[in-house]
Amino acid sequence: SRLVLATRNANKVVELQQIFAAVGLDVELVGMDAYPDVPDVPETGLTFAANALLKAHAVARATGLPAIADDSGLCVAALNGMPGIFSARWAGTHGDDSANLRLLLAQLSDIADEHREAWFACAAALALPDGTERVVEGRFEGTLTREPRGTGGFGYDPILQVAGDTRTAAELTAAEKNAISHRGKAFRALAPIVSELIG
Ligand code: ITT
Repeated sequence: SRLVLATRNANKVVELQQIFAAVGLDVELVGMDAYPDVPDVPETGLTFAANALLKAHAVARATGLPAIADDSGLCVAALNGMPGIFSARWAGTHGDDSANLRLLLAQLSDIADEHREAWFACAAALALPDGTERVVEGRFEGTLTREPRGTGGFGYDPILQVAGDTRTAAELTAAEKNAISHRGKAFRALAPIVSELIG
């Protein structure tokens, strides 16, 4: 059966295809390119889960197909969990990853090494055209570096040093990142729910 990936972030599309392929989920994933007329839904929710559900419901309603959505971001302990749901637009322009990362590092310049804990969070939502919904979450923990390192991944990956590792998330292979990432955990938890509800 068909499942629409309700995201316009190409980096997420690649990771989600890899994550679902690795668990052998037997669905045909359709990207938003197939639905150019579906408008972006304003992300007005106050939590990752609320925003993931908003995106999944909007696309399920507009396409008449089951849809899955990801809402994710970087939460910094010293900033009480910010940028959080504002991660994609932290420096003002939605999706300007390098500006977002640079601003965040500048804001944290006075934070000592032992207080640089942070984690990525991901809410993975499934919505059916009849309004049925499910949402699960995953986290990926580490500490923030002072300079970006690595060329893999996307977004804030070059500044999150993985807990228990010397590498940043951008220095992992794609398979290594997916095995421990917030997105990997959330969508592996969602996979059996997808199988059960849309088989
Ligand atoms: P859609 O809403 O269309 O899915 P988006 O890019 O707007 O795409 P979000 O609102 O969920 O998605 O914002 C996610 C931001 O959080 C993204 O721009 C990155 O800066 C950051 N982020 C999420 N997952 C990440 C990851 O695995 N590695 C690094 N940064 C990540």
